[in-house]
Amino acid sequence: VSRFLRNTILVELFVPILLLTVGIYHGLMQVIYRAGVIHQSSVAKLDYYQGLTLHGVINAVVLTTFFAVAFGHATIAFYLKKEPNKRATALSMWLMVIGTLLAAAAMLAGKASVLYTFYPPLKAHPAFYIGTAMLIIGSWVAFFDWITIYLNWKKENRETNTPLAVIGTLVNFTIWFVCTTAVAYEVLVLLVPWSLGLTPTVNVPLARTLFWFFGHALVYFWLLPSYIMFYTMLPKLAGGKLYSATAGRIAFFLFLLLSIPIGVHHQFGDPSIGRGVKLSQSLLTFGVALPSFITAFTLAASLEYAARKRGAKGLYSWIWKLPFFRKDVFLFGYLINGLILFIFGGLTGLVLASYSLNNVVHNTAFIPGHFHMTVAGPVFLAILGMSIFLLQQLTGKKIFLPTINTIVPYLWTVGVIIFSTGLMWGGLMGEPRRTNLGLTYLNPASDQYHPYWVISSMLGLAGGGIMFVAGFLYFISFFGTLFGKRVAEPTIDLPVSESLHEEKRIPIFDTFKPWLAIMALIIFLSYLPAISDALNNTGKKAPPYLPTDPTPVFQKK
Ligand code: HAS
Ligand code: HEM
Repeated sequence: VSRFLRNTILVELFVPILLLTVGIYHGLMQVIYRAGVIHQSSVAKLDYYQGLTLHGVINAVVLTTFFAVAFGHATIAFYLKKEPNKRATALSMWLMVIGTLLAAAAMLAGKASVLYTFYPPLKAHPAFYIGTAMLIIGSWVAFFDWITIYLNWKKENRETNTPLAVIGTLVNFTIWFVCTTAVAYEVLVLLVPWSLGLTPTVNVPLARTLFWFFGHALVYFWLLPSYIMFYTMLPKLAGGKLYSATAGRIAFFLFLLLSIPIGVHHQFGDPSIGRGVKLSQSLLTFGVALPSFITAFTLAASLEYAARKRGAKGLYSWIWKLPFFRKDVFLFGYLINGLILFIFGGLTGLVLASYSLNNVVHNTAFIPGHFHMTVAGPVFLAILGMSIFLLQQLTGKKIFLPTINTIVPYLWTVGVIIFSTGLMWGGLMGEPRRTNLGLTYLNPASDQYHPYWVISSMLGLAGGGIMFVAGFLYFISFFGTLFGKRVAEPTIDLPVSESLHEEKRIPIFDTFKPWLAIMALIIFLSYLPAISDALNNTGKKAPPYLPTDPTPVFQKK
């Protein structure tokens, strides 16, 4: 690859990982506040909600978007052997970097404590919305360029199966493009004019419905780069082959169909949306688990094949033949730990998808318990592993402290399991999310003190502390590698899993048009009634809250 592309990818890995130090710091602070260790609304002049916004936006929006673009560049260049357009690539990078700086400045100045979901009635400084929009548009620019590269490649290779990693990347960015159009409308038409004071008010249910049109598809935009690594790299790293590449294609196309028309499962408690829409989107949510089940079985079969090739015997004992702690295939450790966490992350997602069970835990700590086993599980670990893997290749440097780098994912996983157990247990007992418990419920001096949540929030603190240590060790290894000495020629050489069975080209799994048409139809049918409900039922005003107190203000009087 060219020096230009190498440097672009390096910037796109470096910027978010540097910011991640702030994101991880605030993770630790949140468990400290929430366990009632401190009874303050702010530390070092950053208050709880400002920190929570920095945490969610940096970890879940900035890091993931930058990584998806950087990894997309690497994948397209490696598999299609074509370089991207220089101008488009540079424009995309600068839009993303400047947009991120704008949004970060607004958050650090305390003018955008609107959480990573940023929908009204919370209001931010326009710089936050404009910065976020620039980040998104920057990622589109890279995608548009890949489409051109792909179409040119396809013209020259009509009968060749498009590589699975390229299918995955294009599916992922198509989902991203479609879902971000809704949030672009929300931001540019509803929020920016309102934040500038040009419009006096805003339709809250509509803004929220548009946000969740984007918001759940967003989680699959986070997930699919990891799935690309699971299918195309993990079997090779384990020493085997991919059990079925066709299964991978089917999974990616199912994500294309089902990632978007399910956003209403975040609004089961929203009185403006009707029951029919909630029921149908709840059923579609069970549907979107299907590609993940396909993935679970395909990967388990691939791993078993790899272990048996290494001479493993026994019904389950083959697992121990996998290369868990081999420093030369450290990426295996990052990926397998992510998968282990995802078993629990996925199952808790299915609990949430049920309209009735969701009522029990909505807005409780159960929700962050669920999503730290998904976005802070397979997604985050794959990002960390692949970032240091690419860093090493693109700079030609040796991994700094390789043993530490190998144990980081294990330590992180132990931390997440303890942390999420604490949060979900607390959630089942009603412990709220997005609440600084240290000020009220876990403050013995407050009349709202609630002793039931002491042990669960302490578990959250213990697990969160371990996650923090793992994150810290990763930073040492990452920045140590970056500033180390060059020992080899820079390159991009991704591990490639062969398919176990000879796979013929099946045209329907190597084309986008019919899938895009079905996607449009399902989205239209499921979102037309949702948007119409949001437009017609704007509902009553929500009760006012103070950020320091979880009880509505009028109940206090
Ligand atoms: Fe979720 C809320 C339902 C997946 C992230 N989710 C959230 C939020 C986030 C999030 C961030 O229906 C909170 C948003 C907020 O701030 O309010 N989620 C689901 C369902 C799935 C799901 C059904 N979520 C994800 C993924 C995420 C993510 C992926 C991030 C990347 N989620 C919900 C619902 C809510 C929700 C409700 C709203 C809750 C509320 O009330 O507010 C499914 O896609 C999950 C399917 C996954 C599986 C697991 C397959 C297992 C695999 C591992 C196999 C392991 C192997 C290893 C092979 C069925 C693939 C073997 C090991 C050896 C050693 C051999
Ligand atoms: C929220 C802790 C890492 C994504 C939270 C909350 C806690 C927490 C306690 C809930 C706060 C509340 O609801 O009041 C931690 C710790 C981490 C960590 C201790 C590691 C040291 C991560 C990572 C990601 C992530 C790596 C994503 C890649 C999120 C998101 C939220 C969140 C999206 C929701 C923010 C919101 O409600 O607006 N985190 N976290 N976290 N975390 Fe983490």
